[in-house]
Amino acid sequence: MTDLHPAYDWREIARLILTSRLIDELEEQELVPQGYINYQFSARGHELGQLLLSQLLTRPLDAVSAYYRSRPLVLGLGLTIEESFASDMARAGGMTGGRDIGVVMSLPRRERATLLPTAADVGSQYTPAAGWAQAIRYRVETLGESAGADSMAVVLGGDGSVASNGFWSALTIATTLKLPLLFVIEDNGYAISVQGPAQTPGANIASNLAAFRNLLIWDGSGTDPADTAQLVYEAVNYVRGWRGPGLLRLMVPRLSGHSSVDNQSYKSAETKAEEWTRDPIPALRDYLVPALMSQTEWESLVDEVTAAIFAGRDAALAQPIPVSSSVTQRIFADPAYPQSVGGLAAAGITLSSGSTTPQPPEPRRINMLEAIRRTLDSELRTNPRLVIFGEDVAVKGGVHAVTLGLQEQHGEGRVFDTSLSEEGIIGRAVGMALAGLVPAPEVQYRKYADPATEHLNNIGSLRWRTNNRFAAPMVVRMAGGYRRIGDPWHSVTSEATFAHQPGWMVVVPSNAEDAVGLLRTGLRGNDPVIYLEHRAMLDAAWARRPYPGDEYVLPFGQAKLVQTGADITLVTWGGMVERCELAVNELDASADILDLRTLIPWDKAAVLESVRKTGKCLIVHEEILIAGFGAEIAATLAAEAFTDLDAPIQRIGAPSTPVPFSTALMDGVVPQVEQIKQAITDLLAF
Ligand SMILES: Cc1ncc(C[n+]2csc(CCOP(=O)(O)OP(=O)(O)O)c2C)c(N)n1
Repeated sequence: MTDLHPAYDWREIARLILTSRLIDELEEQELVPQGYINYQFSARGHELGQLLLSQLLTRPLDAVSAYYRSRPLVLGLGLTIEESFASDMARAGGMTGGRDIGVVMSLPRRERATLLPTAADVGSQYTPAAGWAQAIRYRVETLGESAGADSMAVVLGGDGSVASNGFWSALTIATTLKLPLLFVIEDNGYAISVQGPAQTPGANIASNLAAFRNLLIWDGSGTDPADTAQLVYEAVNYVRGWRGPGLLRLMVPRLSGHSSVDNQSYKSAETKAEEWTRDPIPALRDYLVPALMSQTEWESLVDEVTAAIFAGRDAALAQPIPVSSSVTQRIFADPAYPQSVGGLAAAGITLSSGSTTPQPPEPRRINMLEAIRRTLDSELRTNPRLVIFGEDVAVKGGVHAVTLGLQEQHGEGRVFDTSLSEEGIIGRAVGMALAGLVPAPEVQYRKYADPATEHLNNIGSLRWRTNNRFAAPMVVRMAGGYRRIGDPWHSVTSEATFAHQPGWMVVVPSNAEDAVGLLRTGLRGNDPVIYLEHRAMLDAAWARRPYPGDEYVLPFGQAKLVQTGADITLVTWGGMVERCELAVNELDASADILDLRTLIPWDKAAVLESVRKTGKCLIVHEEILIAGFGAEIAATLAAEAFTDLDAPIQRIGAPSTPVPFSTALMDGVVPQVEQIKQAITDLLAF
């Protein structure tokens, strides 16, 4: 008789493997054809390794970053049958309340690991897991939370996902920092229809990584109970011991189509028949019968699980359909409904809300660069969970010198350089925020946030798509805009891109005082914030202001009336505020100049009030005019202040042209003071 591996509760594994299998079968064979489920992902064939893994993830800070084929694991972490069906049926009681695909879910800790918010983009699961693993270390080593000492992160992915940027970025992070992160690759040989040799040469990522430093590798069956149990056990124990990251490759069959809309036309009958010979369920039955139970007991277990499946399906079917008016809720934080996981709010930590009144000003005016640095410094002192990282931010102090000296003062754990991967910087920030830290990553230039686009998108939707269970508040600082010289790479602003994505606050300070207040509001807040540092303003004389103090905060959505007048309203922000002021002063015009300071939210009330008074409006921004944020303001004014207008709303912005290198050419792209003066003159004469 076989000796069962002692690390597992095999009876529970038997129950859950049957549960997972029968859910899939009922969905594939009945609920999808009947139209109760519109999009289904089956995990048939993948169940065993996931369930074994789930049983070993019991430590307080354990977390898993998974993907759409991970439902067996989630059942192992505590997902109920009713929740599972309700999620696939997009019912109100599903894990996302109908907001996300049924298997694209998340689960706060239920005695086993936290399931981090899953996303459907293949590869995006990796770097958040690395961030969580780094945060475990931070919580234990820097915050002294010894209870987390043997916690770990696990990330699951398919054989196709090993070709993704996220996989390589996370591998670099985990191996360079020796993080407690286990990569589990469930190799079913297919990425939809594309086979393994197209993803990694020779189709075996484990053997290809054999020479990778600081990575221990296990490779074997994901369907043979004894072998899989031993592989999972060894891999988990190694990583849990904080000796470094590991990679476990499990060979599994994908017994169903990629999803319910895939008919597997690309697989031959022989291939499919071979895959069924590796079905883990008969293998598990043979492993457990008679070692743990008799054949009759196994059959009763099947009956018991079948009854539970039908009951769960009926309970899910009885659940209400979500109410459509609720769909716009939970994009941003609401103090009345804190998230369960992520940021300070979930950890029950409240920082002082600060003061909106600047302290008696110091006589010295500092530039925006120093203002941001002082704010980061004071917040690092106030909030032990704040971490600052990015390329060159540590010893060099950042390519703009904003973080100069901060590592020296606050240590390598809190201010650190990263590997050169913006996907890694922002993806890691997600995991850190979910683990209760406050990440403030720096992206050197706005343009270089491009490789992180996927994560930037997903962070914005994270609270909403997890139905407010999770949130990843952070402040992403990035520099952009023209300076003395420009070019297509370092001078991009492109703020409208962020304004267009749900879930981000977008902050565009024009001067040192506002830079302090807005940054502190972001760092003490509960939402993700894009904080755009304008390159020309970082050291501009015009932007220098006295430091307003270590408690100064500026609420988002409050425009600043830079100058008041009667005849025209100028609406602007960032690097264009100074130019608008110059234009108005050189003309000696009587104008309201409104510096929006934040685009999301933007101070609609202040703009409407001013335009109702002056009857004329000129919007000036540095970004390309077409679909720029000025268009949003103009459309709002046209809709809500039409009868107050004495002239057409005018906008100045860049032509649809990248910023060029030659200063002469650049002057043809970045709005000039003369251009602003001309537009004001024309409007006043209208
Ligand atoms: C970034 C991205 N590109 C493409 C897709 C479409 N897509 C969804 S699943 C998939 C195949 C993934 O295969 P693999 O990682 O091997 O996992 P498996 O589905 O086999 O478990 C593809 C191409 C996606 N979801 N995300």
